Amino acid sequence: MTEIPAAAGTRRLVNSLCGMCATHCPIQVAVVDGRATWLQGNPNDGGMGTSLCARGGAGLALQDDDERPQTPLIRVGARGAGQWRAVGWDEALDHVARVLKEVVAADGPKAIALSDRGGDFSDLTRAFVRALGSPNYFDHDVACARNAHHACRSLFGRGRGGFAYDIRHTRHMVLYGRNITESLQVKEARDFMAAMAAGARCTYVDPRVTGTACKATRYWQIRPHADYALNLAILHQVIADGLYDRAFVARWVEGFDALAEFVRPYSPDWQAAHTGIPAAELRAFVDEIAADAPHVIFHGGWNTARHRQSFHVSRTAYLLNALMGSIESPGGMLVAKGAADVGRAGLNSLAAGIPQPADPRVDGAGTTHPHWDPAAGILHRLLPAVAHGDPYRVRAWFAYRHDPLSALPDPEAQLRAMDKLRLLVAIDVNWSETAWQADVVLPESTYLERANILALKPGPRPAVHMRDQAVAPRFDSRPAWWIFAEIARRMGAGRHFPFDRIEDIWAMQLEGTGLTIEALRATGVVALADKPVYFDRADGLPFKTPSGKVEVECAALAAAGLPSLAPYQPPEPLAAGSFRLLAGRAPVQTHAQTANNPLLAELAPDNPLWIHPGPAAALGIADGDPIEVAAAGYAVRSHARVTDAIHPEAVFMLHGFGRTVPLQSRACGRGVADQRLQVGLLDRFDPAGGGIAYGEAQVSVRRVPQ
Ligand SMILES: Nc1nc2c(c(=O)[nH]1)N[C@H]1C(S)=C(S)[C@@H](COP(=O)(O)OP(=O)(O)OC[C@H]3O[C@@H](n4cnc5c(=O)[nH]c(N)nc54)[C@H](O)[C@@H]3O)O[C@H]1N2
Ligand SMILES: Nc1nc2c(c(=O)[nH]1)N[C@H]1C(S)=C(S)[C@@H](COP(=O)(O)OP(=O)(O)OC[C@H]3O[C@@H](n4cnc5c(=O)[nH]c(N)nc54)[C@H](O)[C@@H]3O)O[C@H]1N2
Ligand code: SF4
Ligand SMILES: [Mo]
Repeated sequence: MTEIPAAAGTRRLVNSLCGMCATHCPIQVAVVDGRATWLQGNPNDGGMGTSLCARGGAGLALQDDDERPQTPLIRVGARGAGQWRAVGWDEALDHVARVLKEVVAADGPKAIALSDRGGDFSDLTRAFVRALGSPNYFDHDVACARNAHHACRSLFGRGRGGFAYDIRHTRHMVLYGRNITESLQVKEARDFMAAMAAGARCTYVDPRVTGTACKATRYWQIRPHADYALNLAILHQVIADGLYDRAFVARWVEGFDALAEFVRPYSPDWQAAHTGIPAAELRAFVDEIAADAPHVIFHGGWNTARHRQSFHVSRTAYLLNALMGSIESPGGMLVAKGAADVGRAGLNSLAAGIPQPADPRVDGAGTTHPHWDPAAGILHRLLPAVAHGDPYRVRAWFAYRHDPLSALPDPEAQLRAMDKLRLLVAIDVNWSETAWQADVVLPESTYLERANILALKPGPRPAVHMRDQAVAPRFDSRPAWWIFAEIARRMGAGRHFPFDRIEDIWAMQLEGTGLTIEALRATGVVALADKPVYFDRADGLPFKTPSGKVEVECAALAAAGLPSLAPYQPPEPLAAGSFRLLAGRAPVQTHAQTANNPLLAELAPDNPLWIHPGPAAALGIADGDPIEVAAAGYAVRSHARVTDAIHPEAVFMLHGFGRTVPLQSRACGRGVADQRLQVGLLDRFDPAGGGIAYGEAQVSVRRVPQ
């Protein structure tokens, strides 16, 4: 890409953060005559260079896109009929506040919920929900990595954000469907490539051959959802051969003997029947990784996978890091440091100053479900509350930077529940599927048109990141901080948001930190330590479990009646003629949110169904043939991509397609939405991890006439 040529004006570079995915890479925006003309990585951050991924590069196309909501809208027709009244901000926000007050009068403030994309700026949304007096803040993560988060927390007392993988310096990384080069974060992908160039090994485990599989030194085409069997056998072999880090285990692992006893039956020969991985290959792998320890990573995963035992896939991966002594070793799994860990004052929090609401969370996280982290909740448990008042009624739902109808399974079932709401508000930069069904749509300014609250990114070298406004909004949109503050004011909670400008919020966040707005503006990113900080592995590892050690047996799980060491359960048998439906990300799309981006829609216009040549031949399906994919009463047309890059028991499609919003002319009706094929799975979840088991969808496939 080349920069849009500037006319005569002055070019300035604004340091900011990318908004094309939730990674929020540091960027620089060239602005000429008030117009953004060029985007690049912010080299001040180290490790990023000036690189962006394709999605980051397509930010200007989002900015220039007219097919996004341009003013606040109030629904006037039936839900989803696309009849709106364009209104000014005062009218929209007055309307929202009026209905919220009715909801609060009838059912109390706990009847308000908000779901968002979590992450760097969630202090704002947490503060908003708390200021209204509700405990029901949720992030999106039940459909992403909640199982991994809870697995990590159950062992170390800190969630997955409490660690960072030192990929750049690793000698061997084991990736279970972690498609680092395509489902990517720029810095991590660069670190991966650098490590591989420096001779690192990568064992990549996935029923599908991905770009990362092609870069790996070993690829195992595992049977779908069999990773727990693989990990149990790796643990077995590591312990049987005495290849674990004895000093680390003696100092830091509580319950090692129980673990050794538990994995005894799970031999390499046993796992072969479940995973399809030959026992001899597993043994060779174990010798290799033990030789590379402690500079090794077993990735706790994301898509690892979304089924009812995936908590234990992640838990055993994290346990393997402990056994290899990779925790806080260079090239291993490092503790992510916050400001206090490096002797600095952290950002002041908006939410922390607001009293905790007295009501319990609607999902029972932290109460009836003591092993679920109450900080971000279990979003799919909101649906029974909305639909049937179970355990109490929720009547108002804010979907901010979150599209539940794309991100949770079975949108039809969700819509049936949403229909019971008094108020569904979507705050988005695009026409999300949820915005189209909402009562009120509030357009947020895009990331180039607004500033956000400051973010502290923990890591070996924690840093404060600033998203600054580069250009003026093109339409009648507003930044989130303003929208939430204005609603809070109308609800009588304005004292918690005494801000008129983003600089007021930044000044509050920075007070006492020794950092200044000017210093952040100058570079975009300010690290809180000169170099990466390592804790003392002999005595200084900050596990937050009751014993201060890695706990094989987790008390919170026991309190919930769940085993810490669960026997292997093979996945549900495949119904005759069915396949397991796997889904994943396109390298040039972000979930469902960029499907209508003019540049990216051109690069990834469609999502054919990957199917193995064996079953395809049996079904009379040739490459490119029109097909029907069906699940539990729902059927949709697609076309086949016949390839042995997918396991014969599975089919695969990219997520994010099959959009239904008519105003998205480039995306509407193109491809297939995997979430629509996940019929009935909204209620199926891993009881330990809380994550939705939508990976368990089974579909049938048949050839149809052209
Ligand atoms: N380009 C791009 N990059 C992104 C994103 C994006 O939207 N677009 N999103 C970001 C986000 S939020 C996330 S969570 C990450 C996701 O990052 P990843 O989890 O690495 O990526 P996915 O594409 O979801 O899935 C990767 C693989 O999981 C495999 N898989 C499915 N079931 C199983 C199983 O049972 N076992 C194993 N071993 N593998 C299985 C699938 O075949 C697929 O190839 O990507 C991030 N990066
Ligand atoms: N069936 C199925 N379900 C899935 C997945 C799958 O592969 N298959 N993947 C899962 C994964 S890993 C994840 S992380 C989730 C992601 O699901 P979500 O969190 O819902 O997805 P995102 O694409 O991150 O964006 C959500 C919404 O935020 C909007 N948005 C983007 N930028 C901004 C902004 O600056 N301001 C505002 N206000 N809105 C913005 C987008 O337009 C979009 O509508 O989905 C999960 N659900
Ligand atoms: S990974 Fe790509 S889209 Fe995501 S923040 Fe970085 S540059 Fe932007
Ligand atoms: Mo995700």
